[in-house]
Parts: sequence; C-alpha cells; structure tokens
Amino acid sequence: YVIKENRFSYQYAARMLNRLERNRSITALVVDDSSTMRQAVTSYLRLQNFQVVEAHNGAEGLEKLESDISIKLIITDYHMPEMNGFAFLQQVRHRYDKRPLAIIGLSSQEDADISVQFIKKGANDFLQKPFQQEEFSCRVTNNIEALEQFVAVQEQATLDYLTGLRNRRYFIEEGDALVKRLQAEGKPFTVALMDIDSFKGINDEYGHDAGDAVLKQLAGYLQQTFFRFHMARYGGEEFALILPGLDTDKAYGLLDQFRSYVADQLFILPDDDYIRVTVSTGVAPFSPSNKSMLHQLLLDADEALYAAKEGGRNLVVV
Ligand code: GH3
Ligand code: MG
Ligand code: MG
Ligand code: MG
Repeated sequence: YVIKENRFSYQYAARMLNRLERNRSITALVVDDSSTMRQAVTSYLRLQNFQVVEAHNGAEGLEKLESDISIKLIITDYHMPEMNGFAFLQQVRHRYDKRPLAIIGLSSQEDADISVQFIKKGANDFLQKPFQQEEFSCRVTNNIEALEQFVAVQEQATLDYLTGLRNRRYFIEEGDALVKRLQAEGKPFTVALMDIDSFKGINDEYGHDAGDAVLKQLAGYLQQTFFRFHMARYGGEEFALILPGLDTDKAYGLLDQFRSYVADQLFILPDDDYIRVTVSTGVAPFSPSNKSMLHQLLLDADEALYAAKEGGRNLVVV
C-alpha cells in the first residue's frame, strides 16, 4: 500500500503503522441512508483498522453516539430521511459540546453551498461524492490526528507542570459542576485544603530545588491515596480536595491517616540529604443542608486550615 503510493520512506511507513495501531481503539460512526455508500465507507474505514458502527439516518446516529463512548469519528451523509445531515450535526454539537469528535460531511449534491453549510454547522471536513479511497483515507487520518492533538493540548492545560497533579483551573472548572451534582443527588462529600508546614523554611535552608523535590514526593503520596477523588495543586504548596461519598467524619479519618503517614516519611533532597515534612489540613464541615458553592466551601476549609496552623501544625482541623 505504501509502496504503491510512490512516497515510500521508513519514517512514513513507521508513522502509518503507528497510526493503524492506534486506530484499533477508535470507533467510527457511518451515517448514510444508502447501503451501497455505507458499505463502501465502512470497508475503507476497516482497511484503516477502525471499528465501525452504521446508522441509516441522523436519529439512529444519535442513538449510536449516546450508547458508544468510543465513537470519535463520524462520517455523515446530507440527504437522509427522518433526520438529514445538517440536523444531525447540529444535534451532535449541541448535545456533546465537550466530547472530542471529528466529523466529516458527505454529499453527492453538486450544490457547493452544502459543503459550506456542513462546515458552518460544525463539521471538521467535507467530501464530495464520488471520492477516491486515498483522498478519503488521508482526510480521515488528518482529522483524527488533529483531534488527538487537540485532546492532548486540552489535557496538558489541566495539569500542573511540576507535580503532574491537576491544576487549579481544572479543580475549579470541574469541581463547581461536581459539587452541584453531589448536592442535587443529596450525596455527602467533603472539601479540604492541605498545606505544607513551614515550607518557606525548607526553601530557605536547602534551596528552591529541594522545595521542588518535596512538592513532587508529596504529590506522589497524594496521587497514591486520593487518585479516586477530585484533587489538585491549588497553589504553591497547597492542595485542594473534594472527596465525594465521604461525610466529615470519614473524610477526617482519611485525611488524618494521610497526615500521620506523611509525618513518618523521609523526604529525599537532590543532594541525597533527607528531611521530615508535615502537612496541615482544613476541612469544610459537611451538612446535607449546606448548599454553598465550591468557592464558599473552600473559604470554610481555609478558615479551618488557619486554625490548624494556629493549633501548632501537623494537624487536621474541621
Ligand atoms: P505555614 O506553615 O504557615 O504554611 O508556613 P509556610 O512557610 O509553608 O508558608 P508561606 O506561605 O510563608 O510559604 C510558602 C512558600 O512556598 C513560599 C514560596 O516561595 C514557596 N513556593 C511556592 N511555590 C513553590 C514552588 O513551586 N517551588 C518551591 N520550591 N517553593 C515554592
Ligand atoms: Mg443520502
Ligand atoms: Mg505552608
Ligand atoms: Mg501556603
């Protein structure tokens, strides 16, 4: 296949092999009322290793999309009974505004306006029927790679560079919605802020790199213990947590266990020296009737954190 295209190179072949391997975990949705067209598009996609599901029109396409979260690529026709390609596209972009989807519109219409409308309504690309298999495959590959890059950049923007934990932006954006959902469902949850004790002293005595090493080691412990929960590096040496399913007592138990674990560890510095480090944690008390926004719960947790520092540090305070 590669040799036939007369642009054989090891780099190109390697890239294509890698692409084919990655395509295995991607499902493509083919929406077309013509069975001949569906079969052709499906066979092209299978040659590229995609999993494929088919739909006869937009309405069926929406059902497939709802039930299969592995769908990342949609090839949709324009003219279809019941729900045409435009209506389908508008529904998809409206319902799944956060879901990463590459959408390619198809139409045999000679009308050039169809391609414009497809793009305006949210398609990433457009192909006029009939098309060559090679053009189809190239466009699919380009769109999938653009989508993957977009997802990777989006993911990077939620991470803290030093520790690899989620960052404050992610914590607030997702946390606001999480708190509202938990409150609506009447489920218990706890909001907490954790802060390293006398961290400035570590920087002053051992240097900034030593401080960074402490942050990274602590982030590793946080990851191990709280990976199931909503957690982020909230500020310099401060970490924020939302613990869904845990009321104040249960959260206190877990956070105090973590406090005691940290106090028992040796933190390794870049010069192989080691030190002890402790953390203090403030917990916003949970009550089912408290419908405060995340912002207020963090202020409550911060107040408790202040009390933990006043109380002598290496403490969890509710
Ligand atoms: P307390 O026990 O009251 O929390 O005292 P503290 O010294 O930990 O608190 P303070 O807020 O005075 O100092 C926090 C320090 O954290 C100051 C800042 O320079 C340092 N810091 C913030 N971000 C980083 C970072 O990414 N790396 C390092 N090494 N230090 C950082
Ligand atoms: Mg049609
Ligand atoms: Mg501190
Ligand atoms: Mg602090």
